[in-house]
Amino acid sequence: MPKLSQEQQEKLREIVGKDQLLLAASELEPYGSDYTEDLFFPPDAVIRPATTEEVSAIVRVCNTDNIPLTVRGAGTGLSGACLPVEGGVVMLTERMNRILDVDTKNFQATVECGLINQSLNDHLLDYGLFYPPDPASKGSCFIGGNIAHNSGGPRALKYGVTRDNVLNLEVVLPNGEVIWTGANTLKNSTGYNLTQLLIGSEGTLAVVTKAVLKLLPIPGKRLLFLAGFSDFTNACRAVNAVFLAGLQPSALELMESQGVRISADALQLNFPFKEGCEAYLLIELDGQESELIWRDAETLQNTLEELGVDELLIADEAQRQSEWWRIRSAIGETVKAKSVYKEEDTVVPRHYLPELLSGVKEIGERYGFETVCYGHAGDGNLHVNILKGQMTDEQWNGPDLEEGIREIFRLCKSLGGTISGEHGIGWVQKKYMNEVMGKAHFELMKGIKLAFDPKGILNPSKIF
Ligand code: LAC
Ligand code: ZN
Repeated sequence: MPKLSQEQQEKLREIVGKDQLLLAASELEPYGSDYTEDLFFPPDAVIRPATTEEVSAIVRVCNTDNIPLTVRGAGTGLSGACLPVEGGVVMLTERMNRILDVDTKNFQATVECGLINQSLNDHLLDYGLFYPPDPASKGSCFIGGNIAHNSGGPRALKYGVTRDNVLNLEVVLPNGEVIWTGANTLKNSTGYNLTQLLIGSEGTLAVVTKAVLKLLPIPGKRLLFLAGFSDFTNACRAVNAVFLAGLQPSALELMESQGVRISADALQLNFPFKEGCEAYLLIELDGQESELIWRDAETLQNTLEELGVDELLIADEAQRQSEWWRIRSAIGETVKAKSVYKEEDTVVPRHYLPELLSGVKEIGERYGFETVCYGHAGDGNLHVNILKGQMTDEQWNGPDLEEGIREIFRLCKSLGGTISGEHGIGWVQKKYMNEVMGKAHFELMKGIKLAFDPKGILNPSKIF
C-alpha cells in the first residue's frame, strides 16, 4: 500500500482540521502497537474525528480511494485487532467521549464510542446505577472497543458480556451512510439483529459511533471470598460445584499463584499467600439484601470445604475487596512486564475447566513452554499466558509453538469450547480459526463482510 497522496492528505485534513491529522513517523509510531504481544504495524496516517459527520466523511474518502481504515479505541486489545496490518489510516475515537444521556426512567445511557468504560460508571454513581461489563482494562478501555470485541470481565458471569448490555448502535457504514441498528427497547424482533452482528465484529463491518447501553441499580452489598487450593485441579472442580450448590456469584475468578505473586509484588500490595497454594479462587456475591448474601456465604463455605479448600478468607470492607480486585485485574499487565507473552483466551463449558487447565499444562510440558493461567473460571473462560521467557525469536515465532497453541485450541474444541471467549480474533488468532470453523462457515462470514464492505476497506486482514 503506497503512502497517502498529497491530495488524499488534503481531503482528510479538510474534514478534521490540520491538528487532527497526524503524518509524521514519530507521531504514527505509538499506533503501530497495542497490548498484544510485541507487534508493530505503524499506520500511514492517524486521524482524530470529533463527530459522526466527520467519521462519515473520512469513511467516504477511504472507500472512494481504497484506503484501508482501522478504528482504534484505547489500544488495550489483546488480539491486535486495532493494528493497521495493511497500512492506511488509523482513526482514533478518543475525541468522541461524551455521555449524551442518562435515562433514569428506562435505565439506559447513550454514549459516544470513545468514552472510557470506568468514566461511565463514575458518572453513574450519582444515579445509583451501573453499566455491568467490567474488563480488566476498564480504567482505560473505550466502550467502542468493548463493543468491537464483545468484551466481558469478571461480572459478565452474572450480568452478561457487552452483547447482553447493548440495546442499540449508531454506526457509519463503509459507504458513509449512518444508521441506528435497532431500537432502545429490551425486546426487539424486527428483522435481522444487526446490533448483535456488529458487536464483536472488530471494526470489520462498520464504524460504531454511539451506543445505547443497559444500566442496572448498583447492588447494595458485595462480599468477596478468597479461596486458596493446594491443587489447582481441585480449585477448578470447586468452580462448578459452586453453581451446582445453587449459588449465582457475581464473579468467580481463578488465579494461579505465580500470577498473583507477580501482580501483588508489582503493585506492592499485601496478599494473604498461603504456603503451598497453587491456585486461588476469587468469588463475589452481591445483592440488595445483606442477610440473603450472608446465607449464601454459608452455603459457599460448606461447598468449598467439601472440595478441599485450604484457606478461605472473606473481605467485607471495600478497601480489602478493592485490593484483591486490583491484584486480579493487573495479572495480565504485570506478567507482561516480566516477559512478552501470547495470551490465549480459551473457553469451555465450565464443568470441563479441570480438563482444560491440566491439558494446557501437559501440552506446555510437551512443547517446552511455561504458562501462567487465570481468568473468568465461572464462565469457563481461562486466559493462558504463554511466556516468551528465554525463547529465541525463532522459537517464539516458529512452527513448534504454533503447533502447541493449536493443540490447546483443539482441546478446547473437543471439550465443547472455542478459541476466544472475550478477546476476539483480530490478527493473532486468525490462523487458528480453521480449528473451529469449516468452509461453509467461512463462506457465510465472507458473504456478510462483502455485503457491508464490498471494497474491503474496514480493518482488512482481520478475523478470517
Ligand atoms: C483479564 C483480561 C486479560 O481478564 O481479559 O485480565
Ligand atoms: Zn479477561
